[in-house]
Amino acid sequence: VAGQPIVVSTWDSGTIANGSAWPVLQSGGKAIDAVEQAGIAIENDINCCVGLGGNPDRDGRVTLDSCIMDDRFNCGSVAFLERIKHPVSVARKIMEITPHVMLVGEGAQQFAVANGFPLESGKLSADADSAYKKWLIKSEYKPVINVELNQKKPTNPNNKKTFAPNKLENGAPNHDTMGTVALDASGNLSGMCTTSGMGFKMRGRVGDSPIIGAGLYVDNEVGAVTCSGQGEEVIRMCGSHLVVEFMRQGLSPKEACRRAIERIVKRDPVRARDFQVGFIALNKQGEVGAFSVQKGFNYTVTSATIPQQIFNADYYL
Ligand code: SD4
Repeated sequence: VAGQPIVVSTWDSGTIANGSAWPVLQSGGKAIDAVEQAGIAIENDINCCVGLGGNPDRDGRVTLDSCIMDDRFNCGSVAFLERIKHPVSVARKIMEITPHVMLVGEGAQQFAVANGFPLESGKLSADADSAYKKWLIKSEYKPVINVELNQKKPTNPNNKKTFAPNKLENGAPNHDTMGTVALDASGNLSGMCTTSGMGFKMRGRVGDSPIIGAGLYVDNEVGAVTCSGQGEEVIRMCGSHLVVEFMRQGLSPKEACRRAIERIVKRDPVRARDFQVGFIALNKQGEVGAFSVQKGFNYTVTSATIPQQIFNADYYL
């Protein structure tokens, strides 16, 4: 609803993203500025899955993917970007000053440096370095789904109860790709997505997160959607675009997310037991919904009436 801004981010680490996005929205700022701030905040945080502190690829290099989209179908994207701290801001620059949507790899880095983004060292964070050394022992590539422990499936995940942040089996916070969607006081929607991608991926591998329509989609007449999880499964279904189209047909955000998850699972229900995908959706009316393949996906909502709450998504399997 115009006049009632709201921001929604993937995972309980969405508190970091929303924490930086909300002041922008609260002071009447634009959704596009709010989501960029969300991305910058999480890219500044040292964690496994977003920004330069994230886990590297098989060759030991961190390669970042990000995209951003505003209320007028303007969009920008970077993929396979190395040694640049804020891919979300590079994506925004591409959106604003080039005739293109997407730059990758060396060209994206060149563009970033030419536009004043410092070239960082490329050194792994301490956590990423030890995770990589551990991974090298077996050198297996097996994407690990996020497993929720010690929590029952909520009977109504959209109720007002705040759920405690999840922990993974190794005790780490349930932290992954950050997708943020926001509605501003003028009633405009925007979104962004930023990630270091699946840990220990093949060199050159790009997931869904920087792909407009897969990891993020915004149609200002309908809604904004982003997601986290096994990017390949999202790309083949044009996941975020699909959720937006379901909302266009009149489905609620949660129902639209559920339908897209069903589509993904239906392709190969057996394989689906081994991967996670979770969507979050925000419609033009400011209603929020989410749905995932597996237990364990959560999201963070911040608005004037919902001060920073974490909700567990309902799930398929
Ligand atoms: C990717 N979607 O690169 C990202 C990673 C992710 O849970 O969200 N993992 O495929």
